Amino acid sequence: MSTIQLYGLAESVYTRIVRLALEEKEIDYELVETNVFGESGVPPEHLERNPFGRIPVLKQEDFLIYETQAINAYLDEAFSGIRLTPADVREQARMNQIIGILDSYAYMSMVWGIFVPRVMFGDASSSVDEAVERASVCLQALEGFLDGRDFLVGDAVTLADLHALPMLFYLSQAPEGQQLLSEHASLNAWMEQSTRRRSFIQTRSANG
Ligand SMILES: N[C@@H](CCC(=O)N[C@@H](CS)C(=O)NCC(=O)O)C(=O)O
Repeated sequence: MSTIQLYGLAESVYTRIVRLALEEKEIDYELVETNVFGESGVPPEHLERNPFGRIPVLKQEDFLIYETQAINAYLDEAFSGIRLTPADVREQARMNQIIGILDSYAYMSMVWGIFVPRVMFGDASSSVDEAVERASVCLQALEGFLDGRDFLVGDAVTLADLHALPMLFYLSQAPEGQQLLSEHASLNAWMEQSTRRRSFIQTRSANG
């Protein structure tokens, strides 16, 4: 049995962010399906793991941790394999800045504001203008950080790329997302090469 359990859902953006790190670092783990979106709400046993009722939560023996950025930082420090944090302190700061932007501004607008109504609910008519405006600011910022390079920070994959990919992938499934991405050439190229990574392919779900 694997020593690591990840409580989450394959379709969940944040679960996938952690799974990408686990796959990149080639860490063995078990995904324990935990549905926090069901009609009966968050399962009580999951509230004991995370009082905020969110997924994912990572468990390694007696060590339990939630909050995706903290989980991935732990995995990167505690396990060998590919380094997902730059050595340079300014690049580390940039990586953390990008993760902050994604958590604070991108997730809600791209996923809940655009992907969920348009793709999950198949609602082609309701207005998503406000979310598009917010998502557009995020894409502009990310495009600036990429600046024509292959990765958001430095010259190798970091936790910033892994944090961005599941959100931007869901965004790209909606027509408005496609349109927005087509206006950002570096991000478009980044998406193309990132979605070809083994870690991305290994973590596919029913939603792509
Ligand atoms: N700040 C949390 C956010 C995690 C999060 O929002 N996860 C979503 C799934 S992608 C969730 O659990 N949503 C349930 C809800 O909103 O009630 C983290 O970084 O892990």
